[in-house]
Amino acid sequence: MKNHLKNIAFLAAFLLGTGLAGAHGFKVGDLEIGHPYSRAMLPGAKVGGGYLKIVNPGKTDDRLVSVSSDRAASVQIHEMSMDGTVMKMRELPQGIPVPAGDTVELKPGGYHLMFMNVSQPFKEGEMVKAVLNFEKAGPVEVEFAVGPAGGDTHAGHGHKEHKK
Ligand SMILES: [Cu+2]
Repeated sequence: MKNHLKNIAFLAAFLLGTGLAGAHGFKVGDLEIGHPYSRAMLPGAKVGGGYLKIVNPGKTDDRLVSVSSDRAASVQIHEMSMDGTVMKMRELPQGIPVPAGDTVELKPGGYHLMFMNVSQPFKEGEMVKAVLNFEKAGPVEVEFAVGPAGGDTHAGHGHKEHKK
């Protein structure tokens, strides 16, 4: 019942074109995808971040294995972490585990998605479509709400290095 209400709320927000005004969410199998968002990119920028929350209330362990989007040549799954005093980022070729009964958050400073080789920089206010592929739950199309450019910790951790 709760999910049903959530879906209706999302649909209403979508129809009103106010996706940015509140939280939006998606569902696939047991998984609930909460509020995918990104940041506006500077003109000429080629790399954008993606953040979202994955809730797995089910009894089966799952895994986010890959992501794709028409807006990017590829979408990589990354993890940022401290190695001593140095902030490091690495690609996770195996994706991100989403254990049963757990919640995984992709956010600045931790797990995140990297939209690589973006041809049209994301603009504040637009919705960027992408497909998340889960090992068990399968694919789900979601939309990333693009917020303002400011305050993105992403800018600080050397994404230029893996620009392709
Ligand atoms: Cu990254």
